[in-house]
Amino acid sequence: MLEQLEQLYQQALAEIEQITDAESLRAWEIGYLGKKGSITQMLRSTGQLPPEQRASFGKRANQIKLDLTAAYEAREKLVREQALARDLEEGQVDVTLPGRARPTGGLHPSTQILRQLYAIWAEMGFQVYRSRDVEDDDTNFTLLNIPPHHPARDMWDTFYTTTPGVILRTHTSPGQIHAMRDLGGNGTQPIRVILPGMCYRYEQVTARSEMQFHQLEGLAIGRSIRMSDLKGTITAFAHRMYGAHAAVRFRASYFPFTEPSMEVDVECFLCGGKGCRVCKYAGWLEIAGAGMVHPEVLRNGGYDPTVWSGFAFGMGPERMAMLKYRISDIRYFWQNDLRFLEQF
Ligand code: FA5
Repeated sequence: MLEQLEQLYQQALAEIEQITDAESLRAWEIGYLGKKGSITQMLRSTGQLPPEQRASFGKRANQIKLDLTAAYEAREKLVREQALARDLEEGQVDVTLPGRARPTGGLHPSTQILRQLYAIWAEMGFQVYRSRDVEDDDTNFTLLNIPPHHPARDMWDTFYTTTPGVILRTHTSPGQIHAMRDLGGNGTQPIRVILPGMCYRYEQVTARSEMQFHQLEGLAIGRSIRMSDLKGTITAFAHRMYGAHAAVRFRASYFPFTEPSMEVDVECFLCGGKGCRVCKYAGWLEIAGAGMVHPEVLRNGGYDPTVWSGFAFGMGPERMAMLKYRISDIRYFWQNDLRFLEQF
């Protein structure tokens, strides 16, 4: 029996040497060391031996069992390591390959230019005041000194709704009335705000004019605001926006809600004033309409025009973005063509 045991032992050692996978290893363990395994069986049959052989046989059999258990554990470790190495090899990541690009969204050019404007005006002490897109005729026109049938209404082609007197705002200027009434404390408080928002005009759509576009209105009300404050503020803005040496010029113009009124030009930053296609060889680009708030408008906002005065301006962010990024046609802005939008 001892001979048989030694043979089994050698056989078990030889077999385990060949094993390279966990499944065969498990089968090996069950076959030799399991409850019904051959070594276990041998140990159990020690009792059948003549008494004088039992002790030495039992000792040897136990030793063999320990040896085989150790061989099993060593092999198990090896098999596990080999499996891991194989897994790593198969699922290996080549870090030198280019990654898969993730599509990311971007900010619309109008949003970008608006944010730039907010930052500049914030630096100069102007807070954002949001006004409504859907207006009443009174606030969009009459309270801005444009009574019904006034010929100046022709300056703004209007989208009317089916509700009489309710329109889409044609400019951000009605926000002046809301801001004065809302923030003015019945004509007792100074105001310094910008009013950004979408405007709508029933206009012929061309390369320069859309039916919907943003405006950024500015309004400052105080006890002794003068034309020089308007000019200084606009010039400071232009220097921040277009560079410290950008020249600014003011041209007389007409808006019913400002007196005097003017248009603001900045020296063409593409040609430095020499004249190019973009500035139509004038050397100047128009950036805003502006003026001193009309006494009638101050009154409609709750202020006494003999004590209070103010200035206002209105600029067109899309036109500014067109100049900045040299966009040739305003219609690109709302067409949602990714080939256009992805450029910003
Ligand atoms: C106005 O709408 C006045 N409310 C501006 C103003 C405010 C004057 C406060 C005085 C005091 P105007 O119609 O010029 O003015 O428009 C102002 C700006 O809006 C223009 O310079 C232009 O940049 C932009 N704009 C006007 N119409 C369009 C359009 N159809 N498409 C794109 N931008 C436009």
